[in-house]
Amino acid sequence: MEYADRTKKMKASEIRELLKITQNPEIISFAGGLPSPHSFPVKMIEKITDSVLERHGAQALQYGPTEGLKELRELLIKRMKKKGIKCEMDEIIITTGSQQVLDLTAKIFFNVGDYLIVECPTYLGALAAFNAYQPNYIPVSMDDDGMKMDELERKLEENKNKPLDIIYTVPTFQNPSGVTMSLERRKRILKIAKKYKLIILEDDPYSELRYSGRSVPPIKSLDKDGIVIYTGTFSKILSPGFRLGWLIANKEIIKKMIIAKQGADLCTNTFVEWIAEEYLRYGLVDKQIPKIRKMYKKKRDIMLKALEKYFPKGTKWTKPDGGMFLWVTLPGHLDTKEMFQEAIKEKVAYVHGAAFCVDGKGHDSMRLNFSNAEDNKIDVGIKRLAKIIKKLMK
Ligand code: PMP
Ligand code: G9A
Repeated sequence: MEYADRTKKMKASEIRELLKITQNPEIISFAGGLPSPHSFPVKMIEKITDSVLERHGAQALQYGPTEGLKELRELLIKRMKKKGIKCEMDEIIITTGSQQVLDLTAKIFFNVGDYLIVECPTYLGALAAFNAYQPNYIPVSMDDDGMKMDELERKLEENKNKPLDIIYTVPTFQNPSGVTMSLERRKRILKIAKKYKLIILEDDPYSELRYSGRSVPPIKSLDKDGIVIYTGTFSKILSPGFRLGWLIANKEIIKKMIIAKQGADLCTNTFVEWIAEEYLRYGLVDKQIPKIRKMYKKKRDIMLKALEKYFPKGTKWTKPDGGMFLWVTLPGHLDTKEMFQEAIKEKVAYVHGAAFCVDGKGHDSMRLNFSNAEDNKIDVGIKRLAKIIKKLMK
């Protein structure tokens, strides 16, 4: 038996593996990027489910179109318009989470050995989706304003004869860093992409979760040339268990995506599409999101305060205006992967930074999730982490 070359290159997601360790209730986990269980509107979903079965009966249990339910797409078009993104019915499809968009994009664009631009650090799940198509990564580093545009341009110039189609970015409250790309850089990335004839893949699961600062428009809303593929998700504003997201792109790309999706899963889960339709149609989403924001703002603030209180001099961290993560950097001689065993002994978990970096960096960093742990555990967890760091710094 011989596995395919692409299978040999696949490796288990460190986060998915970590989720098993962190199931232990004694461990305070800042590792997985999980929403708080209290953010799910369980009662509301119970009512909507009854109503969906009453209103749509067997249709809700039937296969649906690959593009997704027309009614849900219409409501999403209206919602996206409020964010400045204009699209027609043949420019939007419903997907099995935004994770599927990452996979489908790679499927339709990457030949083996193609190059793509990723932020450094970047979303681990995107690397898992892309890896199956055996691309080469060109990492571009970030600062407090997101991906560095001078570096992007320099690297594109250096690699201009290579097969390269895609720039992948999570511009708002990035996973893993929590950083948001500035408006100026959003404009600039569009100019650069246009100049080098590239597609921007804008992955936007977190922009609804803003707790401070002023909102920044999605890159897609500034795109006059149809060169941005945009993906959003219900995972952080309703339920990740639903596996429901959406994709907006120009008509040509959408046609190819539909064909690729047909081969992947025929259609998205029709039943949950109808549930999401009702969640949007009756404005329930706008009742729920403020509750989630309030919950996570509190958690973010508790974590930032605890970091300030316990973490030693020489450590630093990002101060995100939204989302679910922040990024801690320790003095360079410390290795967060090595430190992890120590952390588990102290019953606290995080994801080590190198897991998110394709350029061999990040060994001195870690991602902390603040949305999942209970409020009263966050301070204790950060105190435990600080103790380990102080010990290792000595
Ligand atoms: N992109 C990013 C940046 C994410 O953080 C996640 C989820 N953690 C996803 C995509 C996948 O989300 P979904 O549940 O919509 O597939
Ligand atoms: O893999 C998951 O369960 C989603 C979480 C993603 C992350 O931790 O970045």
